Amino acid sequence: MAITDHVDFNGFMEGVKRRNPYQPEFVQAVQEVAEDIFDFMEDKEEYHAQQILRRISEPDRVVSFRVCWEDDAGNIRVQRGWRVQNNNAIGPYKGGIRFHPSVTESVLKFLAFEQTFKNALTGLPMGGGKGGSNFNPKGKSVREIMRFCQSFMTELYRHIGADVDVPAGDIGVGGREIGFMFGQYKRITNQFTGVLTGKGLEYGGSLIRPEATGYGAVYFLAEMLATRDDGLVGKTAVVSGSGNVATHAAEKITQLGGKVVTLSDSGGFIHDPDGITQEKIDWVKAHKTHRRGRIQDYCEEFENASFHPGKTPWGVPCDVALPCATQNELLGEDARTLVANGCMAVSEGANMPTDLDGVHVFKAARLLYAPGKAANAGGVAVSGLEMSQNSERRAWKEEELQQMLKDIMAGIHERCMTYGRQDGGYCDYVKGANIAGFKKVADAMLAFGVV
Ligand code: NDP
Ligand code: 2IT
Repeated sequence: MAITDHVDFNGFMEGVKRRNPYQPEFVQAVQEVAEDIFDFMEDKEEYHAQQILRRISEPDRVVSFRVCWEDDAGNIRVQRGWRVQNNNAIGPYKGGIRFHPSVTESVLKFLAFEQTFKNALTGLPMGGGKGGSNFNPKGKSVREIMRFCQSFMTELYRHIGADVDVPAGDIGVGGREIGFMFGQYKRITNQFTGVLTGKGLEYGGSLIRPEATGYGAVYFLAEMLATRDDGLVGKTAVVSGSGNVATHAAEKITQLGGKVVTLSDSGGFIHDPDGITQEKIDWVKAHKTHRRGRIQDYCEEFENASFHPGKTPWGVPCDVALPCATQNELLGEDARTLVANGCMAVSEGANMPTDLDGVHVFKAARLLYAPGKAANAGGVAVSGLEMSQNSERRAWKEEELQQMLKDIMAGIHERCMTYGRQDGGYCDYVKGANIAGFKKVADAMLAFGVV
């Protein structure tokens, strides 16, 4: 009998667990996709015969390296760096870089795996990758961050390139860090190419890239609400996180007439029943990004707000929820609370913020639930547009890019509907996103034969 990956779903998952010990995040991400793909593949013998799912869940390459740097006190510090190149069937590897003490190979493998389907969903020619380090930028001086970025790039540069692998930002990596890394890449290679996205506007960056992930997640939410002839006007929104994605999601919700009542960071969440207005969002952006402050300080600035240490905001009653901080920040119990409180839609700005139990709760309750790989794809999509602009050596206007982002999010929504539409008008966006993303990558892999 031929070796196949389709004996059954449980057999497949046992293999994934066996081959990836101590990598729970990666196993979780594969399981969430495989749950839908097994159904889809049932009558598609070629995918089975060619072991496509088995091959997609094995990264093309995992590069792991040492990153040494010197802190301001003259101590030598040693960090671990990685680049996971998951799949380049439909374009160069593409995906962010994360600097956070919780970064492990498992976290980056899950992110690179998710990125593969997300990038396919955008309709742009980008494969999936992710990189990062367990470096903790908190409490570091700008010079320390610069030296770390330079050291990190001194190894990473060999593995990336405008047509090979194009990194960008993620948690702990914003415009400043991209600037330091781009500067070092250019210095080592003597080449000015579009090797990173999220660059400054002066040196090849794209307008609206910083806003794109958060705005895109809200556009996707608006698309979902529109299927029920509804919109954001008058809706109460609970948002987690207070970084790039969370603040821009909050901004767009506010612009579209909704009221955001929470934000959070790793210390806890703030609840502002008066609503987090644009002026307050601007304060949070300056406080968190430029001053590297804590979200709890919000309560000293704005009256009526309360801080809830060590807690996530999912118990605050709301119409819509946007988890925009990190993976597994919304657990099964939180999902049940949201449903019980009458929440009608969840749009994930973060990657895999909901655990598997929570995903099953949202699906069973038939909520409008958009997984990160669909809802937060606006960021990488505008990164793709930055790559195009770099290749053409030109810069598009803001209105053009705003429209392209909206169109891309509408296109992703449509692709999810194609494969996720169920009886009674309900759309299983998780299923739709998984199948649409998988099919594009899988069909390209079939064309290449066994490689
Ligand atoms: P930032 O570094 O700008 O902000 C991260 C936010 O999440 C901060 O508020 C941070 O709090 C909080 N956070 C991070 N880790 C934890 C944790 N372990 N527990 C609790 N809170 C935590 O990152 P981004 O906004 O860029 O990224 C947020 C999410 O969005 C991530 O899942 C990322 O992968 C995803 N994403 C980002 C994209 C982008 O373009 N930037 C694109 C698509 C997805 P604190 O300040 O206390 O650390
Ligand atoms: O998770 C993500 O999609 C990102 N961090 C953005 C990746 C990118 O290449 O812009």
